[in-house]
Amino acid sequence: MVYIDKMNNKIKDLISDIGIDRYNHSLRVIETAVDLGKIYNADIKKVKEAALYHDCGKIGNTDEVMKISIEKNIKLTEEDKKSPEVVHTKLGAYLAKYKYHVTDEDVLNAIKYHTTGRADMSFLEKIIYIADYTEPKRDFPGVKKVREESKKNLDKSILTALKNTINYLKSKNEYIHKDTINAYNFINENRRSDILKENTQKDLKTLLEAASDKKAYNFKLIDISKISSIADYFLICSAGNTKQAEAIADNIVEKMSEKKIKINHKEGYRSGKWILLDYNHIVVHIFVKEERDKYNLEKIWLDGKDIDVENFGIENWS
Ligand code: DGI
Ligand code: FE
Ligand code: FE
Repeated sequence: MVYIDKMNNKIKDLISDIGIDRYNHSLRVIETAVDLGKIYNADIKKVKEAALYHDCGKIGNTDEVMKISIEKNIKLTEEDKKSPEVVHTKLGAYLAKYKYHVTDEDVLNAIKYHTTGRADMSFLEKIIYIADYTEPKRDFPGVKKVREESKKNLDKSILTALKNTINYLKSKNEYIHKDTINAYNFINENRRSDILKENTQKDLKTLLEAASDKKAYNFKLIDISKISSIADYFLICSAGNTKQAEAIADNIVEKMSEKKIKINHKEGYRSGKWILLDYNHIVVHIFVKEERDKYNLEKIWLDGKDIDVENFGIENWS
């Protein structure tokens, strides 16, 4: 019972600090954050704690928050001083620690960065950021899209939310906190490389299917991205004879160009017994069998990572 009393006192303190409306907002953030936490397998106890206290620093209006923060000697950066709306996050992290006895650093950081985000946010920070942005009573422009995205791709939803916030702040001629900019740049950069990776996987599938359709066999797919700057992948395959090698090459070029992917260059060696198709990120080698044995190209790339083409739904026979 002592525990419940203590808990009630903390809740009473929180309500008297932030008011019943903001407390109810925090409950909705808990609800949203827990839903997301379940989707992405987060630590639900931490999620609840961070969501409950995320706005505990919002005691009064921005001037009051600023005044109390200065009184409590909370370190405010020049950036914070130029973005008074953000200061409740710093006061919040302080009160969470010293008044509500939150000890977990990750929870304290989720509170501290819930408004701006920052570069390289932790998983918990991301969940609290997006739950605060999308709780059911939020109805600003664009929130629906972010809400839907958040259930499928957390980073993508944060990027959209950050974009919206930056545009909103610009339209009001407000200062954009460096943490907001850093959060945006960091996630944007990561997303860009994720998209490139996804596209490469799609291209590999197109190539493999086109080759397989024309009876290419004995595929060897090697990820060389870590060991060479020539390309990300080498795809080697065999053909029955030169005519077949040519048919495989033609079909690859055709299917790739249907997907609007242009070839960088094509070369034929040893009167068509070895055809090379260079797509920059992927280089394809089509060999007539004897030629493949002779050059044994795969040996050169031994330290690359072998990828099973069956992952792409291709049956590989040798
Ligand atoms: O505390 P909440 O109302 O639940 O929401 P919040 O913590 O996300 O705060 C939103 C406010 O913070 C809103 O008025 C926009 C403002 N804000 C968000 N990012 C920045 C910012 N203000 C400035 N000046 N700079 C920012 O980067
Ligand atoms: Fe807030
Ligand atoms: Fe909030």
